[in-house]
Amino acid sequence: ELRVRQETSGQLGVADAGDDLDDAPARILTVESSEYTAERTCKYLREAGHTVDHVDTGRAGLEQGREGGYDLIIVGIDLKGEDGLRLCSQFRSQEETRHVPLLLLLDDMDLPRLAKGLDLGVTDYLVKPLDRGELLARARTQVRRRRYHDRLRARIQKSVSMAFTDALTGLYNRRYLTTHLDRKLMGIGATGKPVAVAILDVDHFKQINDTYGHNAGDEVLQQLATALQDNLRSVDLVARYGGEEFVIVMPDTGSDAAQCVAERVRGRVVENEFRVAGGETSLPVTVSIGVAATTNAEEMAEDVLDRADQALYRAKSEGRNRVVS
Ligand code: GH3
Ligand code: MG
Ligand code: MG
Ligand code: MG
Repeated sequence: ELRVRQETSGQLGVADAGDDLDDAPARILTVESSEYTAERTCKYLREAGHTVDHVDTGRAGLEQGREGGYDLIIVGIDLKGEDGLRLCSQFRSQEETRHVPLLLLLDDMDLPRLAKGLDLGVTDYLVKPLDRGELLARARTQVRRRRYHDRLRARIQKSVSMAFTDALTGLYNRRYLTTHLDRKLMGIGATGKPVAVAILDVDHFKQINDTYGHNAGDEVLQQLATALQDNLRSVDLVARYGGEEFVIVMPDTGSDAAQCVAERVRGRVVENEFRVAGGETSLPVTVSIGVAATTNAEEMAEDVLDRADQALYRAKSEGRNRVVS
């Protein structure tokens, strides 16, 4: 008997972490025109610890729903001549309530209308007379489901964004850059507008590591990332391409304009104060930049990046701290 109990409590233990959060008090909106039903609905839900907002017309319900932040909306099917089903469909097309579970309150078991409601995105229903236990159970199930989906969505979004982010600088990584650039290049076919890229490489970065240490080198990369982001247009994209190499993608930008942007960035890096070791040490950093632009939709990211890389190689061999295109 003890064994069984342990196993049972073990299973509950696994679910507990989520359950605690999922069963936290919910914010619920009720739209119900029968005063008697509304009063009891609110009373039961509030006694269970939930926060309840109540309105008695569809119009007020829609308005209130727009405030957002509801975990559940309960809708009476007949709202003083208004159609509760219509309201449900409006909740579904309104941004703030699109994903909020809808619990439909039916006066009787009207199957055709219930079927229509389910088609419109109603997630569950109750038939009057209202039963306290049933109301609370169905409300709890819907709220749990909603919160579970929210957590899942957040987790998926996080792992997707991590897959495309460089951990040290928070910039986009190389994988994202190539996808983004390929898409921009494909866009040339439709827009005819040029796309430019700049590859930027820190000069003598190995020396910075050797002199100040690897941590200081990391700090320089982080500060450089910030400086780059601060000095570009919002349409430009910056990515960390590799160790101490960064790439800027400039849509709608020809070769001359890209060279100007790169020259400005190079100047900003020279002016920028790079402080390492807790701000104790300020060190000089310069970058070399290779630029390439294209109006050819047939080119792939790899092709344009190759040309920019060749320009970068020349910038290095011509003495560094310069832009070549
Ligand atoms: P050049 O002017 O020719 O570019 O010289 P360089 O020293 O910058 O070039 P090199 O490619 O020889 O050295 C790059 C160095 O960058 C070597 C590597 O240890 C360092 N590095 C790469 N990634 C990181 C990083 O994430 N953090 C730190 N601190 N150093 C890195
Ligand atoms: Mg390099
Ligand atoms: Mg190098
Ligand atoms: Mg370098």
